[in-house]
Amino acid sequence: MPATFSLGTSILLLLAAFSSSTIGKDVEDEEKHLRFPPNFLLGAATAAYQIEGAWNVSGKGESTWDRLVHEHPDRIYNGDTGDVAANSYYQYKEDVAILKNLGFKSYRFSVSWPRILPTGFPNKINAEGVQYYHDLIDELKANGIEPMLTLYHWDHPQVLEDMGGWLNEEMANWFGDYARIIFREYGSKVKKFITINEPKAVCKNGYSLGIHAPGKRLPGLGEYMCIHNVLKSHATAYRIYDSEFRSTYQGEVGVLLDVMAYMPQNFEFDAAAETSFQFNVGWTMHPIFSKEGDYPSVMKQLVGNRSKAEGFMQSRLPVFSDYWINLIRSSADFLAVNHYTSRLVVSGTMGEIPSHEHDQGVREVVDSFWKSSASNWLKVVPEGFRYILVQLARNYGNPPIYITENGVSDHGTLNDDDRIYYYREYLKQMLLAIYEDGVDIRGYFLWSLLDNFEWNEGYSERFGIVFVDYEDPKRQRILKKSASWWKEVIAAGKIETN
Ligand code: GBH
Repeated sequence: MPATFSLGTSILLLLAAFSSSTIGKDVEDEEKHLRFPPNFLLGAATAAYQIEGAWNVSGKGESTWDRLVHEHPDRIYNGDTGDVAANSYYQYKEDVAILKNLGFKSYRFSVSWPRILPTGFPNKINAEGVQYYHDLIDELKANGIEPMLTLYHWDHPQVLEDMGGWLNEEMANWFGDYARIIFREYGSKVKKFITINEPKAVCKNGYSLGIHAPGKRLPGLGEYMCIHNVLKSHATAYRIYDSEFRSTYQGEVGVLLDVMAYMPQNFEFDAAAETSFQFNVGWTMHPIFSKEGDYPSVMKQLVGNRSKAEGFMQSRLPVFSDYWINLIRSSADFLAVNHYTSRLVVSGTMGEIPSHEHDQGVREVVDSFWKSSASNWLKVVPEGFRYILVQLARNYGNPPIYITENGVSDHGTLNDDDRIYYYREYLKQMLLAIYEDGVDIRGYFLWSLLDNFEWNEGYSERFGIVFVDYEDPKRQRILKKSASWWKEVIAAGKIETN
C-alpha cells in the first residue's frame, strides 16, 4: 500500500467528511443509513485494572499500575487507586447481568497479566486467577454474550518492569509465554483475542511523558524503543497462535490501535496532515498492514535526519532486521480501533527536543467550535470518525475492523444527554463509512460499560453508561439514561434519532 497519500485522495476524504457534517444531513438521517448491518456485533468494553479491584488477593502479583498509584498518589487525581475499583473481581455476575439486560452481544474485557503470572514468568501459574476468567467467560457464554479478550491493557507485572519492561527486547519472549498460557486456557471458549491495547498510549504516556505507569520520562527515545518491542511482542504472540492453536481453535487474533483523525486545517496543510498520519497511525499500522512492512519511510527519514543533527550516531528510531520485518508484517486477522477524538494539523512544531511530537515537524490544534467533554484531550468531532475510518481502509487495503472503544466523559450524572448525543452522532458517521465508503467494519464496542478508574484522572472522569457509586462499599451500579438509550438501539437494530 502507498506510503504516500495523494492530494486527490486527501481532498476526496475531506469532502466526504465535510459533506456529511453539513450538506449531507439528509443522507445521514435516511432510514437505510441508521440501521446496523446484519450480524453486526454490538458490545461494551472494560479493562482489568480499571474495574476489577482485588489488587493483592487470590494470588495476584503486583502490576506497574499498583506500584504507581501506591508510590505516587500525587500523580493521580485525589490519590485514587484501582485497589477496589468497581470491585468486578467479586461482582462480575452483576456486570454480566447488566450486559444481558441491555442486550449486548459481546463483551470486551482484559486479563490482568500478574493475576495469571504473579512472578511474571510461567514457573508459577496462579490457579485462582486462571479460574476467575474461566468463571467470567462461562457466565458470559451462559448468557449468550461473546467474549473478546484483550491480553494486555497496561498492567504488566512489576517484576518485568524492574527488568526494563517494554524497553527490554526480551519482553517479546515474556509476552509470548504469557500469550501461550492465555490461548491454551481460554482458546476453546474465546474466538477473538486482542494482544496489546493502544501501543502508542502505552509508549508515549508510560515511557516518554512518564504520566502513566511505569512513569518513565525518556522523550525521543523511550517511546520509539517501546513501540519497537511492543510490535515484536504482538507479532510473537500472533505467530504462537498461528502455529500452536489456530488449527484447533479456529479463532482470530487482532492488533489494536488508538487513532485520532488528523485533518488538515485547510488544504495548505495537506502534507503536514499526511506526516502526522504516518507518525501517529503509520508508526504501528505500516509495519503490520502495509505490503512492504517496516516503519513508514517519512518516519525513518525525519527521525534519522534529526537524530544526526542532534549529535546521535544512530537514528533514535530503532531498525528492524529482515527477520522481524517479516514476522511483524501481516500479523493480524483484524484491526481493532479505539477512537475518541480528532485534531487539526497545521505547519509548525510542538513538543520538546527530542521527542516523537517534535520529530513530526507539524503542529496539532483543536477547533474552538468543537464541543468539550470532561477530559481536556477529548473534543466531540463526529465527522473525524468517518474521516479516519476511510483513511485506514484506503491506506491499508480495507482490513476487517472492529471499533473496540468509543465514548465520552462527564463528571458524573445519570441524565447523560451529552453522552447520548455523542454516541448517536459518532454511530451515524460510522454507518456512513460502512454504507457510503465501503469500510469493512464488523462490530462496535462502546467505552465503557461502567464508570471506572480513569488512570491519572482517578474517578473524576466518568465514561460509563452505568453509574458506579464509589462512596458505597457495595459499589452499587445504576443505569444511566444512555444505558436505556442503548437498550432501545440494540433492540431496534438501528439508531434512534429522537
Ligand atoms: C483509552 O485510551 C483507554 O484504552 C481506556 O483505558 C481509557 O479509559 C479510555 O481511553 C478513556 O480515556 O492529554 O493530549 O496527551 C484513549 C487514548 C491516549 C487518550 C492518550 C488520552 C492523552 C492525550 N488516550 N491521551 S494528551
